[in-house]
Order: sequence, then structure tokens, then C-alpha cells
Amino acid sequence: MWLWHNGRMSDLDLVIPPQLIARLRGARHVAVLTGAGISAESGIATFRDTATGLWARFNPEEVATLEAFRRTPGFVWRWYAERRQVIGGAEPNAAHRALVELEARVPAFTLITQNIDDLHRRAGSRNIVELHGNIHRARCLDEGTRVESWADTADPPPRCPDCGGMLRPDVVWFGEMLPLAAINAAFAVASSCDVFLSVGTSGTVEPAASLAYEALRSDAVVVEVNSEETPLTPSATYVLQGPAGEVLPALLAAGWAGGG
Ligand code: BJW
Repeated sequence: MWLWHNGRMSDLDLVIPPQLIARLRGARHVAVLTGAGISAESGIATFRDTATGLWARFNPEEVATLEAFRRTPGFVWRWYAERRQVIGGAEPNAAHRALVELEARVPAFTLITQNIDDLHRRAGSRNIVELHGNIHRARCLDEGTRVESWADTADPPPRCPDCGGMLRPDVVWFGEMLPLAAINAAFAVASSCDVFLSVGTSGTVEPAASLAYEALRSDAVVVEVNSEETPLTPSATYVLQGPAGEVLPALLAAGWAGGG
């Protein structure tokens, strides 16, 4: 694990700055934004990893836009069905569990996730804002009605039980608006929290990428946890570089050694 602080890099193993611990322990409201990197150690592919990311194998415009779904609904539905199967077989990892523990330790906690995999809820996190939807839900393409379960058919996509329209995954594709309540809640929390953690996200997709900057503008301490540098790295107050499944448990252990 590497630590950057104010532009300097340290190779001391598992060094968590005492000032960061003090801010975390004294925080009134901790906000966490997570991205695909937090689920990588659960075996779920990220999007932009050059070797294993989904976008290395699939063109986003052919699978993650409304136009793609209208053009080839069966293909897009199957793509999500395959990912749903991988996700269904995955388990939350040490990073998801560390955030459950953090939520129990601070007065107020909001977990904002770009992930659609539901692993935070399965790990036990409670106050979750889902920005990009959830792969375990579908909704009617025509009427928007949410559908929690459906029978898979040989000729996908399945149909809306109410109107017979096509069902689509209840996720946010490029060019689509994020759920208004979720994005409003996320910006409100980013501008009022005192510590903001950005975990496992490349910070390249808007509007989620702006949340950390909103927190900085509002004088929050911004901590980046990522195995690589990102556009946020130079601006973050602290950078803990390493796998989230190691960094987050180490942060918890450093903050609450002895259980207090
Ligand atoms: C580890 C690790 C380990 C690995 N430990 N770390 C302003 C400027 C420019 C463009 C736009 C803008 N506003 C809107 C746009 C357009 C667009 C956008 O942002 N485009 C950019 C790509 C340029 N945004 C939108 O269209 C959004 N809608 C919107 O803004 O509506 C209003 C509007 C509409 C039209 C025009 C203008 C405004 C919607 C965005 C929806 C994104 N949807 C997806 C797919 C969801 C469903 C699905 O899963 O299939 O969401 S795309 C994909 O990217 C997914 C993710 O949630 C999202 C973010 O990716 P994430 O999570 O950061 O993953 P990666 O792979 O990028 O990064 C992983 C990171 O983890 C890396 O940094 C690794 O190093 C790290 N890592 N292992 C720690 N073990």
C-alpha cells in the first residue's frame, strides 16, 4: 500500500496518517462514493481496466445505451443476464464489510454507490444511495414500472406483466438521467459531510465524478482509496493507494484499534 499526502509519497507499509484518523473519529457525517473497483476483489469485472475491464471487450455504445437496447434488445438483455449470473455468484469482500463497520462507528454515514451489483446491501450496509440502479431489478420500457422478478424466456427480453411492453434492466445508461432523488441526495451529502471517501472509482463518469470536488469545495477531507492514480488523485487530501479490500480494513483497524 502506498500513501500520498500533500503531494509526497511514502512507501511505509500500511501507514495511515494520525491526522486522518483524528478527522475520521471526530467526523459528524462520513460519505463514501464507491465504484466498480470495490467489487473487483469479489470477482466482478470493472469497466475501464485495460486488460480485464468490460469496456476492453464490449463497446459501451452497443450495450449501455437506450439506443443499443432499442436496436438489439435481446442482445443487451442477454449481456445483462450473464452479468447478473456472475454477480449472483459473487460474495461481498473485506472492503464491503469494512464499510459496514464504519457505518456502525460514526454518527452519520451515507454510502453512495455507482455499482449495480447490490453487494453493499448484501454485506449489511444500511444507508445506501444507488446512483446507477440495480441489476436485480427491471423496468417497463414503455411505462417505467419497476419489476422485481420475472421469468426468463427463450426470446428475451421478458415482457411487462402489466402492459406487455419490453422489460429493460433498471440501470442508468449513458445519456440517461440519474434517478433525481438519488443524485440530489448524493450532492446534498457531499456538500454537508466532513469526510468523503472515494473508493474504487476511476472518476470519469459524470455526474458522480463531481461529488468529490463538491465535498472539497465544502471543506470536507477527501480520501481516495484506489489501486491506481485517477484524475482525483492530485486534488485529494489523502490518497491511500492499494486494493480496497486491504486498505479499508487497515483504515478501520487504525481508527478503532482496541474496539472504541
Ligand atoms: C480498485 C481495485 C481494487 C480496481 N481496489 N481500487 C459532463 C462532461 C462530460 C460528459 C458528461 C457530462 N455529463 C454527462 C456526461 C455524459 C456521461 C459521461 O459521464 N461520460 C463520460 C464517460 C465522459 N454521463 C452520463 O451520460 C450520465 N447521465 C447524465 O449525466 O445525464 C444527464 C445528461 C444526459 C445527456 C447529456 C448530458 C447530461 C449517465 C452515466 C451512466 C453510467 N452508466 C454506467 C453503466 C451502468 C450500468 C452497467 O453496469 O452496465 O455506470 S457506465 C459505468 O461507468 C458504470 C459505472 O457505474 C460508471 C463508473 O465506473 P467506475 O465505477 O468508476 O469503474 P471504472 O472501471 O471506470 O474504474 C474502476 C476503478 O477501480 C479504477 O480506478 C481502478 O484503478 C480501481 N480499482 N481494482 C481499489 N481492488
